[in-house]
Amino acid sequence: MAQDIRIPDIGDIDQVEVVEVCVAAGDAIAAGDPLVVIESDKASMEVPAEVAGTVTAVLVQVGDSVAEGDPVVSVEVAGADPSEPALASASETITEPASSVSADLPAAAAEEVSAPPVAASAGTLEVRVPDIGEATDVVVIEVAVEPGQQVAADDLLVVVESDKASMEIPAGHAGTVQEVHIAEGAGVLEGTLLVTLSASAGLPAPAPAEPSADVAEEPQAAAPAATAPPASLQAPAASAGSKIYAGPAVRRLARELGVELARVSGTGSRGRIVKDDVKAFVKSQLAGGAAAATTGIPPVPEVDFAKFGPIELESMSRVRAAGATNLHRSWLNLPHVTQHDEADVTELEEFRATLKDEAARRGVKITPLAFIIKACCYALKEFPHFNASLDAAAQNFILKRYYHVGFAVDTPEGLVVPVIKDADAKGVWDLSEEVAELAEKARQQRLGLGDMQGGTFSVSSLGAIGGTGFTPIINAPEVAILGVARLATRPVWDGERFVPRKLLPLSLSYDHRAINGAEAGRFVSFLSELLSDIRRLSL
Ligand code: CAO
Repeated sequence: MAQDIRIPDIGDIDQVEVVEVCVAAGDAIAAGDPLVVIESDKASMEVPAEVAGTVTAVLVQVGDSVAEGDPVVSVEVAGADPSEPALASASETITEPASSVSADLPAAAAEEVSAPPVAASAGTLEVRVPDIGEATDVVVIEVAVEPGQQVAADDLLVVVESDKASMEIPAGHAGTVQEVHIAEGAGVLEGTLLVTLSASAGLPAPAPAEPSADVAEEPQAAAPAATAPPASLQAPAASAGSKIYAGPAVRRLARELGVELARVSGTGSRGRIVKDDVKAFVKSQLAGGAAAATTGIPPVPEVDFAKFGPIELESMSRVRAAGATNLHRSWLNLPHVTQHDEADVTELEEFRATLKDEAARRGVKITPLAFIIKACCYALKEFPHFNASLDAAAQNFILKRYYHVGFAVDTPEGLVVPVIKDADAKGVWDLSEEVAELAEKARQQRLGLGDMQGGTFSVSSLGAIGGTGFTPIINAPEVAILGVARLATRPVWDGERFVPRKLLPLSLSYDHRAINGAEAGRFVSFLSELLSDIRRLSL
């Protein structure tokens, strides 16, 4: 039998916002499971399932404005007997929330109420648990201050939580914390003394027999603090600093997992921390811990950048994230060394210029890259250790008798490395065509797995972009990669005078386990000579 679960009694508040949807269609739920979290400017509250069953539809989304009685989730009730009369009409299905923000004070606690903070003695203020409605089993889940700490009127002192709602209790008045009377985990009641402050200025009047009268007599300076709301329930500003913006379920999850919420970045509306943020944080910590465990590298500490200025969270594309993992793995596993050199490509560039018309006729763009790939194939044949991988124990070379050259392509989604198969067997025209085709495919995200597999050596060309040299990261399990920066015309001494020459910067990163420095120097010199005298490319 289907049943709609609706927004329950939310006291005097007309409209609240849905800030978290905890279920999706198809989810099996138990009675009491949170379905959505709603929030006003004063309170956040979970709307629980009153029945067990399966969610058939979620009728609201994050950001929706809802009122008491609005349906939020449709549920197919588990084990419902179809012969039973319908459980309840829609409005009758509203359950009382475990805590109602408008509920009256329990009579026994009424005399102890002392919010906003009241003067206990000259210069001293007592901050107590304010009106917590009908909530029972309220515990302190966070103590945000310690003795000696200076606080402003709206600084958070303590967060208390019932099983369904959480409440932040601010100082209410600027001052210095004298004493903290409760610890995290302590059960509290309305009126429980939390913190004693020594007020810095504009102290409210001593403890009132008739609070409203005393407030009225306050000097002007104290009025804002004295009339400020006693507590802000999950104030929605994702403000920097000590305020943590998260609902009870999220706080509970964080406590269960031992996560300090202050270290978690919220991705929910207005920076609210949702359950997925806590889970993502745990995953990142585990990944960091695993890396630290295997490499002994201490993880980079997480910083709450919001403390220093506005921030924005942007998720990484799948391609970029995968690339980041590969680069990191390679950097950590392979001892990298980079050998720099310059090739005099003056004649190559002159020759390339003569091909412009033919290139236009063929509809192909001919850039230095095709010549570089061609030259690399020659060098790889001359120096087989560069066209190899190491076996797992790094005791043997796996020499490859095929020459598949990958080249890095910069795409909006991230870096990808398509591979030109049997590049050694291809001429400069074919290589140019294939570079253009694969680069286009990469930018349109149409590369298949096969297009990116089997590489034996890679080239990363930043020549069109700029730079005089860089340190490319080896595309493991390959053992070397050639970085190419921007060619420039420079004066070169020919023995008698300076002559203008076009010089192409080459940066070869190699795995120092597989290749020693002398070999790398010879490889790059060989490559440089080939590019300087392209007639040798036809030999
Ligand atoms: N010096 C000076 N100019 C160069 C050059 C160099 N080394 N290499 C290329 N150029 C010129 C080209 O000749 C072309 O100019 P013309 O049209 O006047 O001939 C212009 O720069 C643009 O070239 P291109 O980028 O279209 O073509 P390409 O063959 O040089 O490169 C590709 C293709 C796919 C490699 C490139 O577009 C690209 O994505 N590069 C970025 C690679 C990258 O991000 N590497 C870093 C990875 S991290 O290690």
